[in-house]
Amino acid sequence: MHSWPHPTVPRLDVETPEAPTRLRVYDSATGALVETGPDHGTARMYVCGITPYDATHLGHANTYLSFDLVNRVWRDLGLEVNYVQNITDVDDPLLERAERDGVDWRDLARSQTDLFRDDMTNLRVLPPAHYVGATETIDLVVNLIEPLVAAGKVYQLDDEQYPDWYFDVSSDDTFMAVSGLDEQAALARFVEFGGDPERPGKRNPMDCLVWMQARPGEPSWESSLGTGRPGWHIECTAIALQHLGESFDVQGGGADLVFPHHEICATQAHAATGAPFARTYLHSGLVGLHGEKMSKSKGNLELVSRLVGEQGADPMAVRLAMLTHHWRENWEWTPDQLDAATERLARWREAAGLAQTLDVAALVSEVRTHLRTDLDAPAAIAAIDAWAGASLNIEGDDDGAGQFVDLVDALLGVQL
Ligand code: 5CA
Ligand code: ZN
Repeated sequence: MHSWPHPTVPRLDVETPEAPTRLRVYDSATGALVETGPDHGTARMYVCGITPYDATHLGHANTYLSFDLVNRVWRDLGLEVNYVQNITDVDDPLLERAERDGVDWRDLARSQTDLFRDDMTNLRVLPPAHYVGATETIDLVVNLIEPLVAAGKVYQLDDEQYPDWYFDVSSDDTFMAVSGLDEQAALARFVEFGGDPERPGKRNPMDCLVWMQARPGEPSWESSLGTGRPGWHIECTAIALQHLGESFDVQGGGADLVFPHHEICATQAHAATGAPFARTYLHSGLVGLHGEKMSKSKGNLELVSRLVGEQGADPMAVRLAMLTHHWRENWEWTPDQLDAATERLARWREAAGLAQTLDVAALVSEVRTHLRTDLDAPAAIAAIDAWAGASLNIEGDDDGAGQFVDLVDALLGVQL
């Protein structure tokens, strides 16, 4: 699939020897701050994409913004970034919504993916190099499953009507290494995310579906496993391995995906390759509205497109409002956050418009340090506030303004 336009990213020509030389972030699997990305060359990142059955809400946008910070910090460190994102463009919720609304599931997926691209473009989120739909990867998935069948790690259910294929989680000793959940908590989440622990014939309750035989009226593809469609987790495993290879740097998504999705993606990949799937697992905080996690299924949404479209908000203010929350924080959206961000943006623009401003090198160093230390955007914003406030009062060096604009654009993605 095509992704969306690449905004320009200014290169910051400022030496900051005091700033850390690597990005360190909180990794869910080890529960510690760890260095992520190579010291030179290409960093590799996979972030789980949308299921396009409804409009992008601020929760989704916030997740992609978190990983946009990773992308920008790596680039500022001089790395190339191979960024891959999927689209779950065939899945139960999408098919159910299409059926409910009497539209073709492909048209629904296409229209919602288009809206998502517009939101990402407006928010100046750097696009993935590979933006891959599940419907484009059927062969890839089958090719990944076949050797797992031969190795006895994927088995076919003895079910007359629907002999589906399952991955045996006991066949890989890394199962549970990402989430570290105890069995009871894991089972509850497995069920919450559509798992079927009690289906007769399964070897283990948390074995997951990798290939589902065609159900009446549902889309399906012919394959050596029968005519059907892939399960959700194996799609991300297959796409990531195809475009990034083994042991890539970051597997990312919202905190709702730690278990079962990222756990199972990782264990399936390890079972297939014998190598770790990703080196670090990053999970951004969940955004709520009216006391609950924002979700398409509950309908408690605020949309980027509504704020920018109907309400006429500056997309840079929407971006800045989200960045005032630390990437791992769970938070609630309230309209006053947009007002505060709009005011802040105006102050920054005023400071950028001054011919005489303070030297910016110390600020670059501070912002780099904050972002390279667990992507601390709120601390970076506070440092920029202080600098902008001071430059509105003091006369300084002529070059500062342009460098200030480039800094805020390159590292925070906010265009002044
Ligand atoms: N297609 C799958 C991933 S393969 C999926 O989870 N799609 S989604 O549309 O439900 O979510 C897309 C991304 O947004 C995921 O990374 C998910 O973790 C994240 N996300 C969903 N809801 C929220 C929320 N309320 N706050 C923050 N992030 C969220
Ligand atoms: Zn995924």
